[in-house]
Amino acid sequence: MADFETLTFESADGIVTVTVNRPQKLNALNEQVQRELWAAAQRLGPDGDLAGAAVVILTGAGGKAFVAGADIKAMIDMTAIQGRDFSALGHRAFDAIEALPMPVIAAVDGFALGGGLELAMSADFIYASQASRFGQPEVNLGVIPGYGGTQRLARLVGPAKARELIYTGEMIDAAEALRIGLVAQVFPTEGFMAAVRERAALIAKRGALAVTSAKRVINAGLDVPIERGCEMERQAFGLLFGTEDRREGMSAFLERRDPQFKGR
Ligand code: DAK
Repeated sequence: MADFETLTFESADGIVTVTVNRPQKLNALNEQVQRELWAAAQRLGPDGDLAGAAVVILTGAGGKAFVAGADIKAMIDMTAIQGRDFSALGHRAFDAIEALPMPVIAAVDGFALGGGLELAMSADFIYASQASRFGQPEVNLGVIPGYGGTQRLARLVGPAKARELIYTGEMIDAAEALRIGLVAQVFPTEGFMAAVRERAALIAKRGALAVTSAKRVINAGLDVPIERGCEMERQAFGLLFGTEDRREGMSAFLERRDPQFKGR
């Protein structure tokens, strides 16, 4: 297993928490963090040592930022080719996170800016503390979002709102982020991570085969015509009838008890 210097891992009850741990730089994404995020996705992927996780929580250390963006100091002297390669590194890591089979929750407590918001958007959804701030401030630096922000933000909140956020570079608070559908829920800052873990535990209790199947179909369907997406849904739905979990879930309902899913 690779050694990690900028990420920490914590595993309990089927929930793996991955924390970007560079709090003195507000967890800004330098090359090392991006490489380690990619390596983290390998640990959580089908062949990794953490493949058994039911849910992943992705967060940032220090209580002030999730991630305050790509590391501006690391980018200042980059040539065009280096800039392209730096962006490709992030894309590779974020795509690998998005493609993980299990749900990934981005737990944002503080700033999620630029590459930080793009990282959060590569998760399945975002939970925010009341103290959080979101934005794509790249135009202030003479660039545009470089890790898929132009695409993922527009899909999440609609093209008009995405344009406004990206063209102005302004920050919005958690309440506004909730209102526009950028975050799934906002929790009080006090006890935020406990609230996120509680939600993660709820998902972890569900049938993992059904949850991962839903994730696959939702993601695969986002960029195809709806008829093809619905066909994928039918196939996945049918396949679940071959699982023990499906029989257990339906039997438990009829027997008025809680289901005990085994992921088989
Ligand atoms: N990069 C590097 N260091 C950062 C940083 C960042 N993005 N954000 C904060 N820091 C560092 C600060 O420099 C400071 O370090 P020291 O001076 O103490 O050594 C430390 O973190 C604490 O930050 P502040 O002192 O600034 O803290 P404040 O509370 O006063 O302000 C803030 C917090 C989040 C409002 C402020 O730090 C801020 O505005 N940060 C920058 C936010 C930002 O603009 N983020 C977007 C970055 S651009 C591309 C590839 C990628 C991208 C684009 C193109 N290609 C290659 C094409 C993506 C770009 C971005 O993400």
